[in-house]
Amino acid sequence: MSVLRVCPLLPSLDEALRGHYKIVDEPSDEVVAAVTTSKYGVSNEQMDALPNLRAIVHFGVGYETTDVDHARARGIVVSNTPDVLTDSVADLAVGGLIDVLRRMSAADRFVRRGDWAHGQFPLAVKVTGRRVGILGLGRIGRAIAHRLTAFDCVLSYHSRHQIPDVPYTYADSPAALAAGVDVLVVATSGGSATAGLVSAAVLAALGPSGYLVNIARGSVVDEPALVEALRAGTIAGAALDVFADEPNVPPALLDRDDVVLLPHIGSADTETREAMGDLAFRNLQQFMTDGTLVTPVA
Ligand code: 8YV
Repeated sequence: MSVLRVCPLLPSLDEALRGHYKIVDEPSDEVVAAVTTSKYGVSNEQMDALPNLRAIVHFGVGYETTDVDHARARGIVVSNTPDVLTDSVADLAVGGLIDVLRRMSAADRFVRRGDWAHGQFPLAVKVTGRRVGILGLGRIGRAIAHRLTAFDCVLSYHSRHQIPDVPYTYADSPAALAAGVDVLVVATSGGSATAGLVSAAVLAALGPSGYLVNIARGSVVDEPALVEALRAGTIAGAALDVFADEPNVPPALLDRDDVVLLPHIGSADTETREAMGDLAFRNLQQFMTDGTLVTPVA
């Protein structure tokens, strides 16, 4: 019985795996479990090449890179690492929001360039009290909303369904949400169900004084439409931690001071990544013990 390492893993997770199991990098009849990340998942071709595969363990909360229906049909169980990264992703979303409205990264570049000696940095936009719309009020969306209540933000959201126990205003479409806010924060899952949800029409509804924050997946936003909206000034700015084709960032964004560009670092702090590695390992361990998972995907 061996475990397939689909892609490079967090060193401490890799070490734990090697300490307990026979780890292989090539498919074979011996493989009963595969460990992967949100970025790579396990393709249908890989599943089909592993006749005895029974578990796929993801390092990361997202698992849109694995076809869960295909896995289920083959009798393969699938886990991810929810909850342990919620706080850090929400922290980064709020950081990005503050950065793009108050223009902190742009101001940092201004100082480094020596421009301060020649005049004042232009005035920015106040954060406290802003109207913020959360697209996707799952665990991470709720954690973002919770943080923003401390900034007296007026919160609304759109999700597939209205959620009974939340104090925020429900909008019945992404465009309706965008039309009523100053900042639209994308916190949905990825995959085909949310692809292109933030369309040109949604960006138009956000309007010339509206900002977009995306810590979810690049696929949720029509990226060419976003680039065009920024160029044309039909939205005011964006803070982006995720892109359609990572690590490739649209070149047109690189020299724009109204855009904060981050290299998909939502969960990238040591404590969070270690907690994700630990949870991924515990999923594998429990599967190897009794065939069940600690955090199976829904
Ligand atoms: C990545 C993420 O997983 O959890 C997710 O869905 O997007 C990130 O935490 C991380 O880069 C590890 O692949």
